[in-house]
This record gives sequence, C-alpha cells and structure tokens, in this order.
Amino acid sequence: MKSEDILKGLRDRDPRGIGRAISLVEENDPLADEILSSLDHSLIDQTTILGITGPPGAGKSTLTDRIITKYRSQGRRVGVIAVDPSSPISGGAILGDRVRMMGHALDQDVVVRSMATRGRLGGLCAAAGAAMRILAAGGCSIIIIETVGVGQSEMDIIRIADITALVLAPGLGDDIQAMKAGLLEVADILIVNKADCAGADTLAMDMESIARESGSKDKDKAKVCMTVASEGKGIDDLIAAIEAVDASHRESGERRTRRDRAYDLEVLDWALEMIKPSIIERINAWDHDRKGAPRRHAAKLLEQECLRISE
Ligand SMILES: Nc1nc2c(ncn2[C@@H]2O[C@H](COP(=O)(O)OP(=O)(O)O)[C@@H](O)[C@H]2O)c(=O)[nH]1
Ligand SMILES: [Mg+2]
Repeated sequence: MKSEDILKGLRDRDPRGIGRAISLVEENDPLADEILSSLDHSLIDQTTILGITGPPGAGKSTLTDRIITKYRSQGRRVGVIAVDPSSPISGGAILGDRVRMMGHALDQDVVVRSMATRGRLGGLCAAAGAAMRILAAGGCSIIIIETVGVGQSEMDIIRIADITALVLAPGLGDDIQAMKAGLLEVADILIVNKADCAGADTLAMDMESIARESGSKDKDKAKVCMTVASEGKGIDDLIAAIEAVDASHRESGERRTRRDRAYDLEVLDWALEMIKPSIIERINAWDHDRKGAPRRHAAKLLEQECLRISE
C-alpha cells in the first residue's frame, strides 16, 4: 500500500483508512513519516480535544458513549482514543471500552481507537498527537481521549487536551488518591458519576471542598457535575459545562496556550523517540570501563550523537 492511497482514504473519511494510518504510526512503519508529513495540519486547530480521566470503573467509557451520542446528534464526526495502561496482551480494559461504546459500532462517523501505554519506546504524546492529527484529517471535529489518570505519561497526555474532565464514582475506594495525585488540579470539569449509588453526594461535597481549598479553581470550576452515565442522566448539563469551559478558554487565550504547550510536548516526544534507538545501539557497542559517574558517560554519548547528526 502506498501513502497516497492512505491519504486518499483519510480525505474520503474512510474509517478503515484512518485506522490503517494510525497503525502505521504505532508500528513505526517507514510510510508513517510520509503520511504524517503530508497531513493537513490546520485541521487539528479546528477540533475540540476533550480528555476524560479517572480511575478504572468510574464510568469513563459509559460516559464517553453518551457524549458521543450527543455530538452525533449535532452531526459531528467523533474520534475516540482510549489509552490503556494495562498490558496489551490481556486487553481486558480495552475490550471493555469497545463494548461500552458498542452502541456506535456501526456508525461510520465514530472512530474508536485503543492505544496501549506499555511496551512503548517513547512517550504517549507523539503517538496520541499523531493519532489526533490523523483523526482530524479524517474529518473528526471532536476528539475524546479516555485515560486512567496514573503515571507521568498519562499526565502528559492530559496536557494535550483542550478540556479535561475528571470522573470519580462512589465506592471505588481510591477517590481520594486520585485527587491527591493532582488530577483535581488539572481538571477543568469535575464529575461524580454513578449518582444513583450511595455516597455520591458525600463524594461530590468532598471534591468541591478540596477543589476550593486548592485555590486554583474559580468558583464555577469547583462545581461538580452529577451523572448517571448508564441511564444517560446529567449528560446535557455536562455538555453545557464542557461548552462553557471551551468558550471561556477561547476567550481568555487559554486554548491557544494549551495548544502551544501540547505542540511542544509532541516535538519533545518525537525527539526523544528518534534519538533513543541510536543511543541504545551506541551503549551496546561501546567498549567502556563502567567506572565513574554514569552521568558523564551519558554526556559523552550525547556529544558524539550530536556530532554524528550535525555531520
Ligand atoms: N450504577 C451505575 N453504574 C454505572 C454507571 N456508569 C457506568 N456504570 C457501570 O460501571 C462499570 C464501569 O463502567 P466503565 O464505563 O467501563 O468505566 P471506566 O473503566 O471508567 O471506563 C460498568 O459496569 C458500567 O455499566 C452509573 O452511572 N451508575
Ligand atoms: Mg473505560
């Protein structure tokens, strides 16, 4: 297959073409470079990137499914990237996400893509960023990225969204940890899902007071959206909250600031990804004495690598 065929598939908004293009990037295929270079990168600027994060079982996928329905009813094409930190072999959670979004399985205008975090050479921002650019080129105007908010690469991925929603639910036991992990700080929208279950109100009050105490949130942001994703309750209010945050970010310039930061994260990720294999190769081939500070050896290696690149 030629890159021209794949690019045509993207222009034709063929979901299989989109999937193929993302796979090529993930597999580090030589064609990927050609495809990524030829994309219309102005399209990503026209999308809204919504991050949905929170512990496993909180209801992120069920909620995503409802949000997709809403945006589909507005005629928008939706892309979903489900980032899974668990083993790509077990695939358990990924399968769960797929099942939860099954309502849209036959809809050509919903493109769901899973992405594993484990076993990756580089960071997630390069891969997810590339996937988003491909989804945008394939006509998606809303991109939802679902992720369990743990670990640095996951936090980075939250930073590439325009708007981040944190989903918690009563009875998970790790609500407070999730807050302590700083997720509450980065979230623009706080959601207590499973509002039909005992403990939802208490959890909402806890979240509100922690958000207020942290001081970084204005009054509106400390307000919690209550949802019952499994029954579709509270979704309209949630969408209204998302739209309000989006509008305020556009007006204040926050959206541009975040996009710029996200772009730089993508560049950093790509640079690290590109340099890593040759550094590993050098270390393996290097006949060094393993004495003294490893940091110095690293500096020497990098110096040699820079010389090689500039030649
Ligand atoms: N009672 C109740 N269960 C829900 C609600 N939303 C989702 N669930 C269930 O919670 C489980 C985990 O949902 P899922 O969307 O996979 O969570 P995720 O791991 O955060 O993506 C599933 O069995 C859902 O059916 C809700 O509002 N109320
Ligand atoms: Mg899920």
